[in-house]
Amino acid sequence: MFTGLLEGRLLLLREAVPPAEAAETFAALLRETPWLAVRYENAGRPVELPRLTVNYGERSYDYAGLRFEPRPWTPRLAGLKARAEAWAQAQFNALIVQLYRDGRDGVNWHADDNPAVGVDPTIVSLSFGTSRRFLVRPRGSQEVCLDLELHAGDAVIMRGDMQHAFQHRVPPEPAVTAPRINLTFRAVSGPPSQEVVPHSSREVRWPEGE
Ligand SMILES: O=C(O)CCC(=O)C(=O)O
Repeated sequence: MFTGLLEGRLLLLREAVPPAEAAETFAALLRETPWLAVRYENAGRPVELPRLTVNYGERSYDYAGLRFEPRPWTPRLAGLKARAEAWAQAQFNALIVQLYRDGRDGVNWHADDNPAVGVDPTIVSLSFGTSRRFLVRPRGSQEVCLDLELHAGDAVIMRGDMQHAFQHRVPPEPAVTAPRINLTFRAVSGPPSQEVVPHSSREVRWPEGE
């Protein structure tokens, strides 16, 4: 049963993927995913995203002007997409898989408001691996209004005007030493963003040397 939060803009389903399957999925995704370390320049300074990331599906979700060629669905990811579509009663054509290698990795305050996902996008986020915090604040405010601990197998659905009214973040947690994988399913329909930031991203193995 989904719990509705933020007046129904965010739905939380604990253990949407049951624990044994969530552990197996995490191990398989760690092994199978061709991780990308994303590097670009911002105001002349080199930046590397504090997480590894890969796009799958028919379309890629371009953020911050970074454009990627999506990889085709794997059977495992297509299976998870079908479940995400059933939970959200929506169709998805784009997936970003992100690896937070440890508590130094995270994602800063942002909203998924790229016009290519439409006005009130429905987004399904699935977590595997170690638990991490997921914070939400109203747009224009510094006050956190929701502080969730997301565990392996948990699903979050964001919908309605969530991306206009709120921002979200996965903060660094220096005490966390274990990895987490997050999947976000989106429906991308608009033309690709015109703003294109060149990047010099490279495929990496993680853990290094394995
Ligand atoms: O890792 C998460 O739980 C959130 C990911 C996220 O914010 C995003 O993909 O936009």
